[in-house]
Amino acid sequence: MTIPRLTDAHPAWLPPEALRAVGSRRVLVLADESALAQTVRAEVADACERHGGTVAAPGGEFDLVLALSAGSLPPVAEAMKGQEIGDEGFVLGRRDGVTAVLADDPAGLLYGFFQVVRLGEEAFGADRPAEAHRPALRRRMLDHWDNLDVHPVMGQVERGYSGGSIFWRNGSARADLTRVRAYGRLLAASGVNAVAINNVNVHATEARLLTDRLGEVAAIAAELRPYGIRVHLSVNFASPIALGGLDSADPLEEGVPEWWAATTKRVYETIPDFGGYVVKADSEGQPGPFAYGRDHADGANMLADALAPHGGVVFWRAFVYDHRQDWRDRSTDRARAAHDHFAPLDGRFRDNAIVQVKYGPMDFQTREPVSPVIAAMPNTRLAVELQVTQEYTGQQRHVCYLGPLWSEVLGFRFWGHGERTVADVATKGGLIAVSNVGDDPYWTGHPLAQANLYAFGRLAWSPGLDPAALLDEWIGLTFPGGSEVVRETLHTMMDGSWHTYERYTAPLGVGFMVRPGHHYGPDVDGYEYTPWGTYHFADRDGVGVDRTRATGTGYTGQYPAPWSEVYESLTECPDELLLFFHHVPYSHVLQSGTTVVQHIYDTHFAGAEEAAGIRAAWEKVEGEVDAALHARVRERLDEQVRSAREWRDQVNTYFLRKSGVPDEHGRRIY
Ligand code: GCV
Repeated sequence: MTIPRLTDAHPAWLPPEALRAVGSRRVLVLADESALAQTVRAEVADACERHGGTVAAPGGEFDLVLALSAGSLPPVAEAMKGQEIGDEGFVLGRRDGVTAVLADDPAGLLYGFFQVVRLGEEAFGADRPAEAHRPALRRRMLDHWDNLDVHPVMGQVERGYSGGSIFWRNGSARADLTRVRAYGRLLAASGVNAVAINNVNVHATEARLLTDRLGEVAAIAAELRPYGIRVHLSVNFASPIALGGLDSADPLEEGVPEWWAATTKRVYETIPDFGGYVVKADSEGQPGPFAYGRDHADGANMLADALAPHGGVVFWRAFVYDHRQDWRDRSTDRARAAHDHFAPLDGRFRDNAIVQVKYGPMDFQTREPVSPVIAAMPNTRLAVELQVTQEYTGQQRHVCYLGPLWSEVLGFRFWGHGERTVADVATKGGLIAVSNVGDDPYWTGHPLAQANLYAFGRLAWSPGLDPAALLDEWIGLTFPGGSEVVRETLHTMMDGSWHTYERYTAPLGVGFMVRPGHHYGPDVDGYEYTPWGTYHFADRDGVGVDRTRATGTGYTGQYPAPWSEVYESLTECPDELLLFFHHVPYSHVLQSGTTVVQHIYDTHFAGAEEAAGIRAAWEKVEGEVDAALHARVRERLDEQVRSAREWRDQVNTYFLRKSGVPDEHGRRIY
């Protein structure tokens, strides 16, 4: 096992300097010969070689010991025994000048190693009582929407803003997969343990990864395995027809489940630790069980049964809605769709069929209410899906740190105070996110978008972590030795950037207003008369979608109390979601005391100004951070300022023209 050293990519949160504290110590590793333990040994050896430390021999002196609990232990580690550790967990403590990490399994040892890296010198400072760290969620996964081929409009990675795929090139797996190994390392250091390596929209070429092109999947799995990352594959529901030569993919027809069972068996013969499948069915043109009059439990269970003998799982996406709607019809509501389709199926899914639910009912908007499906299926294993790639949040041209958004979602309580959060529900299935990584030298296009990837992994490990603290953690690792100015500037630029982005884009939770197709930049009516179900219904009198039970689509009724009442009520509905739930006159006064139309003007002026402030702040660190990185961020910030102004002017002008209500402050609107 060799540690990947990349010369053509930014080291992200693992620059050599971030390993100085560990690498300058005497480090003892007491572990078995498993692959993950070998990784820990190789990491320690590599860090020591770089920074002058030593790999200690048993019986010798050491400053840090990383040990598996089953073996014979030095006293400092022995004393930490007795704490419950569990899968992938570790105990970390320091006593009498020695730091110790104790784990029950090699994965825990690897995560413990990276915790020591995160702590840096602090890990070798004052004594610290032994503290157990365990992942709150067992499944912490990134979905890649990567294709093998380059699509003429979408590029290679669907909704990817960081260049081509790190896995695939020119229609097949890359010959040199060093970058994939380095990716696995970064992910392990943030807490992620699974990756799906192809797009959920499974096209003809990609479908074959399941069968005759499985060797390419195995090659990628081999690069990720040393860092404890399991590989998953997105599969096409119609594979029995396309790949198996059957004339049906009906889950209840003889021959179809058998085809899946045999195919899956072959997958496991090739990749014994294969994670399982991801399926987008009956959604945006992907085939599914509806074609045969079957439901989604029938479809998911068939795949679950094929995977069960091998310990695999199927992630079955709940993103199912009618994308051929008639905009004239105000009774059909896309927001209702996932709950309408899936809630009645609660209790029917196999134990290894995980229903994967987008955090909101629409589609990764800057602001949405939490999906009611998350509360509606207590007898199903649910995974919650986030989007790290910034499809609707600035496409990695805008700084938009999403930690605070995800933290709000994960901490949301459906059933009032003291009860279960979204994160608690997700413990059964997992936390999933669409990756923002590509073959760009900075991994994520916008260098500062790396923080989103990092924060996702950390929140998946521990959803209660403070996103502002995670931001500082990322800054500390990525810019080691950065001055106070660097740290403060980055923090100030990024911490509130989600709210800034929200201020200059679609107002009050109404969503979309983006350019159709590529989804970048403003186009207020871009989706207003399309079949996609993404409307704001602005007219001369008002704006917003009536989703109430009293007079609207009844969507509020999909929530349990108290939210069904809170969202139904015009006075109690939180301002930031008002237009998601209600159609109101422009003169409607928000809880904040401002009218809706004045709020639109105020936030758009403020948001664009804040974007300019973020741009100006970056000048303060010129000369203090790497010049090429500085230039890349500057170029993106220029675009953000331009785009924010465009958003401001288009949205304000649109609403001034529709409503005829002037801005109270007489600012320029066109
Ligand atoms: C992969 C949105 C995106 C699509 C994406 C889809 C999904 O509609 O625009 O590109 O498809 O979500 O999550 O399946």
